[in-house]
Parts: sequence; C-alpha cells; structure tokens
Amino acid sequence: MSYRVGIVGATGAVGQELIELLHRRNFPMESLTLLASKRSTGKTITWEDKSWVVEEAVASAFDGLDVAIFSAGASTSKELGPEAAKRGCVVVDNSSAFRMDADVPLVVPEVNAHAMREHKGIIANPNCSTAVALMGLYPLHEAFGLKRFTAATYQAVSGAGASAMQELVDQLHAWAKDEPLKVEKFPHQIAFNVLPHVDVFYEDGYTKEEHKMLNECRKILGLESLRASTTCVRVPVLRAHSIAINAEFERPVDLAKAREAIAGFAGAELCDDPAHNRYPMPLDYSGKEKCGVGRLRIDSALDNGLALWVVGDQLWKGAALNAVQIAEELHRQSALA
Ligand code: A2P
Ligand code: 11C
Repeated sequence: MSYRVGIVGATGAVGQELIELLHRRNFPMESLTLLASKRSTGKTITWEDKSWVVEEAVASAFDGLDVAIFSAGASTSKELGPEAAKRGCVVVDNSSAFRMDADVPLVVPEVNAHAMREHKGIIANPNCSTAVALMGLYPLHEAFGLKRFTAATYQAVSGAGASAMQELVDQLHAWAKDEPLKVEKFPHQIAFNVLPHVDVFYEDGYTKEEHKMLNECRKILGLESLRASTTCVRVPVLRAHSIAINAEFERPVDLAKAREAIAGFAGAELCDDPAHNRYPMPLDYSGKEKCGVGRLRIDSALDNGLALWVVGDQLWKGAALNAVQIAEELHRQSALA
C-alpha cells in the first residue's frame, strides 16, 4: 500500500524537513504534492534527483490525496484542514489550531499512539517544546508517576520559521562587518541575546507557549492533575531546543532506575557522563531523531524529585519527525484510505 501525500507549507523550514524525512524514512508514497501560499506557486523544489513544482494550497488541492501534513501556521490549518478532511484526506497538523479540540487526538507516537484510533480526519502534532520535554518526562512518568514540574526552555530560532533562522545568521554577519542589525522576526535583537518571550503574553503573565506546555502535556499523558510552571526563552541557536526540567513524582525516585527508564525509551538516548563533560547540546542533537537526556540528578528542592536536561531538534522531533511518525502509525494501523 502506498499513498498520495501532501505537504502544506512545503517551502518553509518544517516543510523542507518533511520532504527529507518522508524520503529518508521510506514512507510509502505513490505521489508527493507540495503546497504553499500563492507566492510560491510554480516554484521548483528539489530533493536529491527528484523535483516538484509547488502548487497553491486551496481546498481542491486535497482532492485525491490520502494524507496531508500541514505546517503553514494556525490560520492556514483552520481554513484548509477541515476542507482537506472533508475530502477524505487525513490531516496531520503541526499548528496550534486544533490541539486542544476534544475530538482531535494530540499525539506523540512513542507516548499515546492509541489516541489516534479515535481520529475524525484531523490529528494534531504538539508544540515543539512539549514534544521535546516529553522525551525526558514520559519515561520517568512511567517509572515514578509524574506529579508536577517546573521548566525553563532554551528555544532555537527555527521555531519561528525559516526567515527567523535567516535573521539570526544575517545579524551575526552584520555584527561581524560592523553594520546595523535588522530586527524583524523577534521583538529584540536575537544575536548575542536571550529573550524570555516565546509567543504572545496572556493576562496571567505567562505566555501562550508556556500555557501550551502544560495543557498539551496534560492531554498527551492523559493526566489532568498535572501541574507545571514554565518559562519559555528564545536563544540564538539555529534548530534544537534545550529544556531544563525539575520534576516531582508520586513515588520515590531512584537514579539508577531513572537512567534505565530513559535508556530504554525509544524517543530518547541517555547522554549523561559529567566526568567527561558529556551532556546533550543543541549542536549535537540537530539533525538527530532521538532527543538527548542528561544532567540527571536527585532534585534537592523537591520531594521525590529529579532534575534533568533534555535537548531535541525543533524541526525534527519538535515538528516534522513527529508528524511523519504519526503518518507511519496511521499506515501501521491501516487507517489511511
Ligand atoms: P510561502 O513560502 O509561499 O510563504 P516558515 O514556518 O518557515 O515561515 O514557513 C511557513 C510555510 O507556510 C511556508 O511554506 C509558507 O509558504 C506557508 N504559508 C504561509 N502562509 C500560507 C497560506 N496562506 N497558505 C498556504 N501556505 C502558507
Ligand atoms: C517556537 N514553539 O519555538 C514555537 C514554534 O505552537 O506550533 C511552534 C509554535 C506552535 O517558536
């Protein structure tokens, strides 16, 4: 069985990785249709010896497609996701548009692939910080029962798209040439800076990104009682998010068991050898499927607490890879036309 696959947002940072991963992972494709905004219509995209002409993402483009992965922002997903689903094309949506809808499964395949069985045409991919954090938290939850956590993220500019990645590079070049730096994608210069601000601020003082981490973790883990307080921070890193987490568990924790749980989990690898300066870093986890977990230690401020550091590629596990894994799971569950 092979499928007619579409990518919405194919010209974007995540779209480009989707093309790469669908091929590298041999997703069974009969055809691949690349869609983007009207601006990109007619543009040619190549991958190795293959090339495609980009088409405009309009409702009729989904006629005849079996599955489409959307990564073109929430407004495009809201407009075209239901149109695609109506046409029998299963939607895997990387935006925040439908994640918290009761009838839309929010899925990290290593954690809750079972939730996909209930889908009604749209399956949501979590926010990148949520997906990466869960690669450390989920195996520990299985071992000890997660109760609450605090976290600070160190988020790469790729989360804000291809133009934000370019902006960081351009600012570094301009700085090196002693030229004025252009600031467009972020509220402040990102080169040589750290912004405690990802997505919009809410009235309670948290940002939308910080709310997403709690709400999405609750939904994916099926753990309504979970509490979390996070600070999401943008750093001048190109494409991997890092997260410092302090988590408290229901049951007593044990470092050896915690290491074993991480090492045995499909989505993560243990990278934790402080004596040799080994810990996960964004440069090492860019273009890597597994997330790295390190700096594991008994938390000195919490009861039954563990402190950990998780790093994962924002464009892969945080977006494109997780979406492709969802499509693969649909294939395994024989849930595509
Ligand atoms: P385009 O390149 O034609 O603007 P990124 O996250 O890297 O910024 O990429 C965003 C992606 O979403 C791009 O592929 C972009 O296409 C696409 N996109 C933006 N607006 C729309 C829209 N209204 N309809 C379809 N695709 C869109
Ligand atoms: C960032 N997490 O790093 C954001 C990008 O809800 O899908 C993804 C936003 C989302 O800027």
